[in-house]
Amino acid sequence: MFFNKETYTSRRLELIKKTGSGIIILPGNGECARNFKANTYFFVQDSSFLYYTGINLPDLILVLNCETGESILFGNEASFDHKIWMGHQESLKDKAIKIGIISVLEVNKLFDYIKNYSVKSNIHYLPTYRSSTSILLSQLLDKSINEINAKISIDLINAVVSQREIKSALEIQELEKALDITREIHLKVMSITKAGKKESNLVGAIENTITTQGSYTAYPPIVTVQGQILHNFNYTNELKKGQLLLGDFGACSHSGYAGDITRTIPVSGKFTVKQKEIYQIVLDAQNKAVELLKPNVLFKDVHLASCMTIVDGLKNIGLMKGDTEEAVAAGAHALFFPHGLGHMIGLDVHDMESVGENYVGYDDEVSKSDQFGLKSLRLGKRLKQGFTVTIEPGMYFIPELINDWKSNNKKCAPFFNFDKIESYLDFGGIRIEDEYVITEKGSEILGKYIPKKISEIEQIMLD
Ligand SMILES: [Mn+2]
Repeated sequence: MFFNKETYTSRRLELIKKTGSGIIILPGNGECARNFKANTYFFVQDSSFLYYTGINLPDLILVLNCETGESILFGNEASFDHKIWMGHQESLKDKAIKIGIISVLEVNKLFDYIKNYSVKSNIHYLPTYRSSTSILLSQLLDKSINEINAKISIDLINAVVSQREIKSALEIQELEKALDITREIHLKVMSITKAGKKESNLVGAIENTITTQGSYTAYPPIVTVQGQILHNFNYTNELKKGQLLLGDFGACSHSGYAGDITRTIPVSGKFTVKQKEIYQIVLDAQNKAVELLKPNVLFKDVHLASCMTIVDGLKNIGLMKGDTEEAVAAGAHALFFPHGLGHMIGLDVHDMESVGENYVGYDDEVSKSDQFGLKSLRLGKRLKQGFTVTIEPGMYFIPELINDWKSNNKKCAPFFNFDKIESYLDFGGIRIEDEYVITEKGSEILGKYIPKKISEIEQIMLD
């Protein structure tokens, strides 16, 4: 547990109140086998379970009874054998007391507990993302996996999202702890990047620094000289002078809050003129977005404003033409900026994405567009004080996409100067990402500043 008893108790009581009636089942995660049962992947707890309990151990299930107001933790105490192999551990009962739960029952008692509950239609659970959880719910509720998937509780999803999307001061502190480590690894990469190294050398330095701090990565790092490949988890390239290195990586705080920062730096330590021009447009798009952040603004509008900055910038250097607003309305900017401006961040790097993007980033007022580019925007709804979000515009030259649009996208064709664009086919990609909290009147950057201006990056790399 990471916060005090009162924090977890009041979170659970609020969830009970918001859900209203019935029984809530929140299964934690189990260990996940790599290639045989005893050889497991690094354990990551389900983040909703973690939010309401703070217990980072496998094979536990939290049940909240909305009728009685009771919280029950189902889990088995460590066996004698387990203690021999794993060493002495605090009992589950003692752990539970620290988070305000006095009822701890063995897992097999959960089956009786559910069987004895008469109103089966009023059992709430979240969408699952691991087959082991689906199987547990299927057995528990005596329903097929398909039925389990069809009967997820929208009331519970909405209740959980409404709590977790507003970050408390304590949570902001945790996000900033994650950013302290994340800042350190970005500064490290800036200081050791040079031609002749491999991407894997940098990933090694990142992992080393994070592990030394007793932490772990929030997601697989993207460290690549091929930034135009959006999710490139391949670290085999050698860094060459003249290339850009895109680094999108972050560490978790010890309590599990994620850090997510992206920087793009020149391998040689100095940007070329062409790189500076594109870089500055991306930075302008980020600044534009940050200027607009405040409660009640639609994040979709913030996204579109940053898209306009990108189109204006590209018009200035002759890659695009025509009316900026019309270009963005047609989705033309997505040739260079095919992803969304940002997402919520918290215990998950894409916070709460496991309950479904449409319940987290959208609502009755704003639904997701199916236009290329906008369909990848994870957050569109109105911002509230206490939201924590990433702002991560990017610009990429993806040869396959450019070639495809040149012959197939008649609607957007009038906005492009393809002759000029084709001289950028080997450019790669740039993304700049920081995290912000929405405050009463605007926003504040989370964590200590990580250099991102052209002159600042060049200065660090030359030192
Ligand atoms: Mn991100």
